[in-house]
Amino acid sequence: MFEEVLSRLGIDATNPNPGVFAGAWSDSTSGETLTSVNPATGEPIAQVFTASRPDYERAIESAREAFAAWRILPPPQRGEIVRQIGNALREAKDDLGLLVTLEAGKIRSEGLGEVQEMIDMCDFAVGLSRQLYGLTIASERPSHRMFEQWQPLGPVGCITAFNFPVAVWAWNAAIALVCGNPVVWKPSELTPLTAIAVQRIVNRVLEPQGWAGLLNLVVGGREVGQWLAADERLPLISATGSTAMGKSVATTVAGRLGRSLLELGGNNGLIVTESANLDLALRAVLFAAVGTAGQRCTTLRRLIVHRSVVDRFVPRLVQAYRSIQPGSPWDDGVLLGPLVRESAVEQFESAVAAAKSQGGEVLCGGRRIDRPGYYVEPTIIRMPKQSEIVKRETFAPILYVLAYDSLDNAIALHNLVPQGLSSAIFTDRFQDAERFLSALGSDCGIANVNIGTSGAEIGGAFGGEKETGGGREAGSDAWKAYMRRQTCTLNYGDSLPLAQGVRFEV
Ligand code: UN1
Repeated sequence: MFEEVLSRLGIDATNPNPGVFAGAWSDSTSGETLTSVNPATGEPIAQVFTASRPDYERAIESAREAFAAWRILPPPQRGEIVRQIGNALREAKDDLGLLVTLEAGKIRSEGLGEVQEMIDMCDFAVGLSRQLYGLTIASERPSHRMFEQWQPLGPVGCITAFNFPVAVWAWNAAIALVCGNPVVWKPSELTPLTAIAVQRIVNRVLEPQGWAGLLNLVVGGREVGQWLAADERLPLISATGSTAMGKSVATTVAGRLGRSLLELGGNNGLIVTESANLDLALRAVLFAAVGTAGQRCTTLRRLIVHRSVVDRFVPRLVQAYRSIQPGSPWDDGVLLGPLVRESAVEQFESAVAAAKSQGGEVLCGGRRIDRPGYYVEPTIIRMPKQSEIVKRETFAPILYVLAYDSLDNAIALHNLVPQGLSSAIFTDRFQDAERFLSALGSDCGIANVNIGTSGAEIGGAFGGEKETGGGREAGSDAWKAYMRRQTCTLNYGDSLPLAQGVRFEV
């Protein structure tokens, strides 16, 4: 079954696959390969050649060449190409979703959801291509018109993580394209095959129309990410991943006064107040904490429960956790698949040990599962306080539970972590909901009421504050990060009045 899916997507399971797609050229001269592994079994799926520096140069040049022509194409015509890409993704949805399951270990419906997110992004970008609005501003000078317009920025470097191996690329690529920018993509080394499959799909749309250079791919490790960050030919670097990676990218990009768009770690909290609908909260917590095996930036990691309900709510949650059997992400009914690699299991184990040593009581889970692949038990740990380990993001299904007495105290606990991505409150009191959403409330980029922390729609701007990096991607006006704002003033009169009443006449 895997073999058929792979071959339909143009992936060779027996010989190394080209890992560089620069315009119509695809190959690699590095001679070095990396191996993509199935997290559900630990077995290799296929090999991919990584980019050498000359390969990388080729990709950048191809993006620059494409930019010269693409930037003058009217945005709605760019949107038309993105529409075709969206349709090609629709056709490939089942296969691509399966490949996400195979390579990233996501359960089937989440693999498909990821591809749906790409399709949604294309649809959004098509509409956006007719809505790159600028403001008209009242000029203080007579017979003057002042307005702003948005120009393409140039080739965009896009670094993505394993956990959303293709959707996050689509957030960037679909918007970058309608804004007039080609893209050079470095996917995670853990998920190169989904990237290659996507590249083959988009090339089928782009190549016949002479636009192959718009979307380029460079598979490689850290070094390739550093090339992108340091490259002055890329005015914008969009990077998704760990806070450590983001700090390194941001520092390099800032060193050349480039722009960076960062979507980094989260350590998301959910407050359950005494008035909360506990049935609803239970379902939300399960999806947010256990979904994607705890490997979303938006995964729920901290559950902050009012002391009067904690002993009612948490035992129900533990019971629900016990009913979740980790299993192959391919099998129907499985909600919890594997972690991505052995190192992720080790981080899980060391976080559980640290939590115990910091006073935590493991209420369920806490162990790795003895089977091939990288499986762990969904884990709940009751913590006496928000200790060091709770403040750290561990990319695994570990949920720390804390009790609180007053809402102010809950919000303070909630905000007292270095990250600021997603947040939620469950309450039936509108005063509590509004307080959480007020300036005294959540300090995150995403704040939800009676909805879990994960699973955001693409229509909103996605991203967070503090160590999450401050970037906003996908919907709303996130497109502005991909464009150059130009303020224009036009004089249609016969005199030359100066602003601020300044006189300068000879
Ligand atoms: C991520 O984990 O990097 O809100 C992105 C969500 C998804 C995106 C997560 N739409 O959970």
